[in-house]
Amino acid sequence: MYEPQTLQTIASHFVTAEHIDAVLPLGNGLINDTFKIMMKGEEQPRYVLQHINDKVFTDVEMLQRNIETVTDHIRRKYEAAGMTDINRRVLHFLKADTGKTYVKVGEEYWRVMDFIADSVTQEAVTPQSAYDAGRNFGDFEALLADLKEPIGEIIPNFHNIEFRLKQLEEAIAANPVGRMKDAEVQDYVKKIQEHASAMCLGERLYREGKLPKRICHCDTKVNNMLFDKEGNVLCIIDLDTIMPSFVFSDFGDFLRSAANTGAEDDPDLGNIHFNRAIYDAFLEGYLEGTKSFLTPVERENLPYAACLFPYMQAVRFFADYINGDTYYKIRYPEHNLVRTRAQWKLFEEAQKALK
Ligand code: GN1
Ligand code: MG
Repeated sequence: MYEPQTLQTIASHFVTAEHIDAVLPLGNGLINDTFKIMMKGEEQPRYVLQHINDKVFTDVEMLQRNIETVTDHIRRKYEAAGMTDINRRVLHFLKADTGKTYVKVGEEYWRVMDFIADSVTQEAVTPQSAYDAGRNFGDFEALLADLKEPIGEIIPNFHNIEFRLKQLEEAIAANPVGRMKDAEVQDYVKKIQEHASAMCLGERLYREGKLPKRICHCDTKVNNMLFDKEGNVLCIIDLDTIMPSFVFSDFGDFLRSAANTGAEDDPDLGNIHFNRAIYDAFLEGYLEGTKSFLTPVERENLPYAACLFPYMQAVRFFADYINGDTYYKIRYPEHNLVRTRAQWKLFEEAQKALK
């Protein structure tokens, strides 16, 4: 954990030190650590300070370049469209005293962005806000469809299920902390294998030249959107994983959190069902937002995408469990196994609901 004074010193690379009142924890991401910067005499935070996890995002220069390219592009389009509240609609990163949008302090990387006032994150959506979210993520992809500058693949093979299954196989073979002896663990290995071929459909279509990659967000969880006090979508956040991917990423990963009636790590599997009304509403909004570019192959396979993402997340949590919890932050020793069970249940429920 970080000392308040350390955080203030880091923040002062971006904002005048004397004006900072406090730097306090914010949010619940599984990868980066996030804080809010409070300025003297102000009630609401003014900025967000974030520690970049450079074990996950090893090329910080590329990471920030991707984000700047995308946010500049969207900003220019919003300006051309005469939008007035642009700073509430797209993230803005501050330049540090180094001239870059990040600093390296010791061995750690940090960045600062504007805090969007009067905004909230939510863990759940209604059909109305799911429609809105579909529109917004669809629009987001549409806005980036004509991007000329290259966007780097910041985490290679991030949503490549064949690659994730291979990582799982490697974890199983290495069995570094002896978790393979458990009967339940063995059982998940079998169940995952049974569905592997069907779940690799996207990669096959890609190899056959039938499925394009587009610039996607790749972490479209509900809590990666800011809403205003009335529940309208304001802005898409957490732009780290923007990279070329199948549209399945954004469609499937949103529903993985939004259509789940339980929590991502719900220990009570009875809470977990797939909410078809949320799926239908999100689909409608997404089709509206993407109608300028979505191909029939992409459209026809959206139900597959909604099953693929709980499956892929189960595979990723499970591999991390077998590896001894080296990737995701955990709150207790069995956390990644509990997450695996919950995502597997959601996978089964999604298949039933979308048959
Ligand atoms: C991670 O850090 P967070 O919570 O935004 C992960 C996503 C997973 C998600 C599971 C870079 O996102 O891919 O879906 O946890 N991000 C990375 O909650 O691995
Ligand atoms: Mg996040």
